[in-house]
Amino acid sequence: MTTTPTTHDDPTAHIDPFELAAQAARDIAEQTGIERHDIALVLGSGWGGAADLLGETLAEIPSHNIAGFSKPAVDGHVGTLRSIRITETGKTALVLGSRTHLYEGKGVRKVVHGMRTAAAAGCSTVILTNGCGGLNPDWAPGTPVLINDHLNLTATSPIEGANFVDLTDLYSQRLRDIAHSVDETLSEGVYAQFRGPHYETPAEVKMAGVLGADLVGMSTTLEAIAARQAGLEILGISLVTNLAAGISPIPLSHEEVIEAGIAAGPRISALLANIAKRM
Ligand code: 8IG
Repeated sequence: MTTTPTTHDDPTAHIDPFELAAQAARDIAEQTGIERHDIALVLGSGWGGAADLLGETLAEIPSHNIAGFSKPAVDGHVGTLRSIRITETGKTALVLGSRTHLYEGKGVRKVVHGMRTAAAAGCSTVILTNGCGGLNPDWAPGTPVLINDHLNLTATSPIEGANFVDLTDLYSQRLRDIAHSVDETLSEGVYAQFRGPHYETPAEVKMAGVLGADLVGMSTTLEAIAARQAGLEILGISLVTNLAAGISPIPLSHEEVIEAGIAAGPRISALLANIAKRM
């Protein structure tokens, strides 16, 4: 029988999340041999190829040996952390290979542990990518879209206690300008995070549109909030892999979503690498 892990099974659950992130950063420094990193990248559905285009891989380590990162849920699916020297700038990129989603039920601390670890490892910038559904019918599957703001529809927050963090310009205008300098045709939109793991109903997509969303997905906003609290400057880019439910008359198929990611992979990976090289 398989069971879903919960926060109750987490041996680190009693540790202060920032202390755990500091330990993780020490583990990364020790296991990669790289003392500090500059830019963190989270590569979501479709974006995995970008890492190979950034520069020389200095180290690649399994993430389950780093404090607070969970064992992979699926057998044969090992999450890794990769340290890369960006050829053009000499900056070091920390590629966080396996995202924890809220729908896994491991708790919000696990979802944002990578952000706190990146900050503790010295990063000043994070690039958050994802695959998502699009509300704009002009955005064909395979279209990358810059996130310019978000709606957190998860009814939770990564921030604990009375810390009233400002989220104005959460998705940095400065970094969006850099992205536009690479591709002036990039569209921007508001990303709404649902808890998932089911896709939305057409009525929920319509609601999200009324609220101001252009993109719907299951990640990114909680990470962005935690990244802001940790002092990171944030760039968010979505890959529209499917039209959101009800926007097109065709029902969503997970296989088609994966296919769109694979097809767009080389193009968006090059885009992302070229953006990171200008940071
Ligand atoms: I890929 O249409 C992908 N992820 N919530 N809705 C939500 N998440 C997604 C979707 C989508 N497509």
